[in-house]
Amino acid sequence: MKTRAAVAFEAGKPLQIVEVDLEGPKAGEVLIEIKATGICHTDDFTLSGADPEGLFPAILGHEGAGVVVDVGPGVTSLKKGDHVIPLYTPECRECYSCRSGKTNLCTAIRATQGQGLMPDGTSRFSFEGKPIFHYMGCSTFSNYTVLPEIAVARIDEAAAFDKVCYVGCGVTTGIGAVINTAKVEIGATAVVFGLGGIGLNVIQGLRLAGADMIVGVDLNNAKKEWGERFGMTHFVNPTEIGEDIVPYLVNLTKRRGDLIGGADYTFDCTGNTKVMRQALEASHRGWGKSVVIGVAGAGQEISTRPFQLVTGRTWMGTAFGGAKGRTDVPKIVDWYLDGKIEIDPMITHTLRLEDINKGFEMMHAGDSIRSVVVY
Ligand code: NAD
Ligand code: AHE
Ligand code: ZN
Repeated sequence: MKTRAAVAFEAGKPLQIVEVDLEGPKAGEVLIEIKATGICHTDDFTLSGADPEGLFPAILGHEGAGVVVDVGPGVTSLKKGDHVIPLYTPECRECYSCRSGKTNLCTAIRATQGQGLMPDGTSRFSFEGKPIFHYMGCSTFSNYTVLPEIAVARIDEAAAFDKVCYVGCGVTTGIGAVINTAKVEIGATAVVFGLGGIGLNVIQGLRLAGADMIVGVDLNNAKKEWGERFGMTHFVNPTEIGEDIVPYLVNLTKRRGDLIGGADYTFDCTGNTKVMRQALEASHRGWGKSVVIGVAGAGQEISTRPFQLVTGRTWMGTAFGGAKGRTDVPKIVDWYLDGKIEIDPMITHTLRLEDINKGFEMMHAGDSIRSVVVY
């Protein structure tokens, strides 16, 4: 079939809207009509050329929602008409990693996914007779896409596509980092670095978990109001405090009777390796946990004095908020439908596919939290 898609033909160049060819689903695969897709900072990161796994030409996008329109042979868990969210972290429930129960990082199709291909080693997309790579197994910047059934979560039909597409990455990553990865407890203190589409969801996750003190750190003062909207209790702009950010935060998070200070939990949502170090060092001696969420460019490394870890801080990371997609994504959609979490206010812009490059421009300018493309 033919489908409209925004294609990344080259790194660093705007996406081009063209009609591409799409082969139907093979065994174990489903064809999905994407109704809406968010634009995540990671799409921008890959388009920039900084992703070591970035391949071109590709159809980017990994934060979608839509409807199953066809199923391949052997598909048992999905049927035509199901409302779904594509998963860049599948959940096969059979591989060694899934069976371990210790991780959400299913390994069933990770190798081919990283090569921009379907599990059989081929692409379903082509343009003018030449293959186009899939992206993160999802390619939601295409109106129609094909995914393996293990990488698809079925959701409640009452959920609006142009809102719950955000659960496909940002919402789940932020809230999951708090609940699944850090396992934040009632009364905790926390610092969140970077109040964008991910950081604000970390903040609402912290509110949900019952954290007492939620400090937001951002270079952009416009983010203060945004953070407060979702539960942030204190805002810090590192350029305005007149001292080093780490001692400032350690002091700010000091509880009565504590001689040391430091937050119980810190989160990097910037992708900046210097900020990752600040986040670790602003966590409490003896028990602080610091979670890396941001994705850093090819070749970048993190560093700290080993003594920071010797003295009891834990440096950890999370992909997709530690969420097991087919199990957890439908639950998060239900939380949204039940009013436990908010999504609508964070979707600041809704665009047509033709205007998708404007979404990237607004992200660069810091003018949007989430832009969503509707088909
Ligand atoms: P975003 O652009 O919406 O937000 C980033 C925020 O960080 C902005 O508000 C910016 O002003 C702030 N910032 C930048 N430099 C800073 C600094 N030095 N100190 C403090 N604040 C600073 O991006 P996003 O969509 O929220 O994504 C954030 C990061 O998370 C990206 O690196 C993205 O690739 C990554 N990400 C990771 C996962 C995962 O599974 N681990 C999932 C989604 C996104
Ligand atoms: N391909 C890059 C890393 C990109 C990355 O870290 N991706 C995250 C999701 S970001 C979503 O917005 C992820 O899930 N990683 C786990 C995985 O298996 O890809 C690189 O550095 O090679
Ligand atoms: Zn993402």
